[in-house]
Amino acid sequence: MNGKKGYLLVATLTVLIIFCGCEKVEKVSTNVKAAVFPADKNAKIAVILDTDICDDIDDTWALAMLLQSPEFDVKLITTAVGDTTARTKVVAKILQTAGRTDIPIGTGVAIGDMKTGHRQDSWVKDFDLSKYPGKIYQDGVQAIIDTIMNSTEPITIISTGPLSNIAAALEREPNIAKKARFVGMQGSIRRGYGEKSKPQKEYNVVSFIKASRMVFTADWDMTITPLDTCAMVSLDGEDYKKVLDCNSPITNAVIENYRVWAKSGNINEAQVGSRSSTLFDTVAIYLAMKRDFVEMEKLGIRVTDDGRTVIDGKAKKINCAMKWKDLIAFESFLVERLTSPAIPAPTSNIAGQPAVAAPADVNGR
Ligand SMILES: [Ca+2]
Repeated sequence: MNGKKGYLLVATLTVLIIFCGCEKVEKVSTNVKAAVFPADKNAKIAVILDTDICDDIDDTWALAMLLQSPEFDVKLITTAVGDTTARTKVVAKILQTAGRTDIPIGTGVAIGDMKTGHRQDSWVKDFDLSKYPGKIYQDGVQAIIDTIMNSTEPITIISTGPLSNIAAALEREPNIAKKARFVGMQGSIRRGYGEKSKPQKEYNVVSFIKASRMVFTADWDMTITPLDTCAMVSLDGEDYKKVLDCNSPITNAVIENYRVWAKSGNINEAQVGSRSSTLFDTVAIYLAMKRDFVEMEKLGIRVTDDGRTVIDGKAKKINCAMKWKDLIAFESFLVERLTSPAIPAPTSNIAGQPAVAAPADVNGR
């Protein structure tokens, strides 16, 4: 081979390598994008919400935001941790209040602190779950699996609690990771609770460390709002007043729940008249549809043996909302959503009928 031919060969190979490399990169980025948001901008995002509602009150705000966001097609809501049946009762009453009994509910794994009752009990004391017109799956974990595996479109799991249900679903059917993406309120990477500047053990992760590790290493596209962003969200002043004064069924349900939650936790009820508590979980709902107001970083995140979430270049890369670009705009967006006219159940559904092919119900009623 003479010098010129050698040069030509090297140049051709270089072009080929660059071309193939670009194509590969492009293909990957297209796939990731497609996995994150539907290709059709008008298509709704099919979601499952897994929530530990009735622990902190922010899950109730997050559920209201979910129901008030037209971007979503809510396939299932599952309850996580503790007395999950008691939590299902609150979800059922909220769905009935919102006219959304078309959305099935799944009762998740009863695990962790099994004390009976919770801080929103008095809101449902006269609510008879046996008369609820919608579908309730007793095996919420199987409902998660069936909803994902029977779906023709990718499902987004939004998790606003400890990860016991999601890990149980992954353990029973690992293939859900190929057909779903995960968006959650978990972790603490560079900041902790409140104004503390150092990362802390975050409740949802540290509650069930093995389960958290399973979710953080599963082979799915994963996005989180760690405390770095979600711990900064709350409403007060005019923003809060708009929700307080809206007087719609859903905002009244949120404020009524906030009031009983505050009372049962010995929080000064005057707070309910003037401001919200920290609304961590609303950011997970937001990240399932938009990212405009946050700065995202793709970071390798490892769950340590003692339940911290640390940056580790060798760990699975996760999309992390690390800073606010515009927190005030997010809070306005949240208020706008909560106070918008209610989104009715899809017209093709009769109340109580699931919107899609129902998961096989082994034990449900
Ligand atoms: Ca929560």
